[in-house]
Amino acid sequence: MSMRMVEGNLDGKGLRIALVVGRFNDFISQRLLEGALDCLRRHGVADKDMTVARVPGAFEIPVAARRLALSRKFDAVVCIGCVIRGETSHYEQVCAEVARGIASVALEAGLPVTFGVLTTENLHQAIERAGAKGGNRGWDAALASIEMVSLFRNLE
Ligand code: INI
Repeated sequence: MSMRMVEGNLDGKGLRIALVVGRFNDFISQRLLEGALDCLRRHGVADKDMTVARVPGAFEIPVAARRLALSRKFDAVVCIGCVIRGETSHYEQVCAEVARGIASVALEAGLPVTFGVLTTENLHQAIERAGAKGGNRGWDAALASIEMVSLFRNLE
């Protein structure tokens, strides 16, 4: 007997996606958002099916993601933000809370809630991962959300 292999595709047609974006370090998070939107569009998600919620900073992302995820109006939530060590003394706490918070929202809602939050040592690293030679983490998080929605559907 052959095994059953289940995976998601990258077809975003008809998907309803919410994005939560931290305004802090907007210079970077705006680039991450643009990457995420470009990815969604290129994979067939319609603009009318995208909702962008802006929050003050990364710390506020989980609670906004939770509301969106539990509303059941969306198939996935993409979280976007940027935390830079050089600019904060509470870097460790903000990073730990945002990662823990986003993971816990995903588990509670049983919905793909993906992590497009940069946590970097300095601005240079952030720029690299927001559309320069390190790619764009916003794009990656958007693509992961499409794949996960499709995986869940294929598992049903
Ligand atoms: N928020 C960020 O998104 N990135 C940061 O680098 C950051 N720093 O440096 O402090 C940051 N702080 C704000 C925080 O997320 C909350 O918005 C704020 O503490 C109000 O709750």
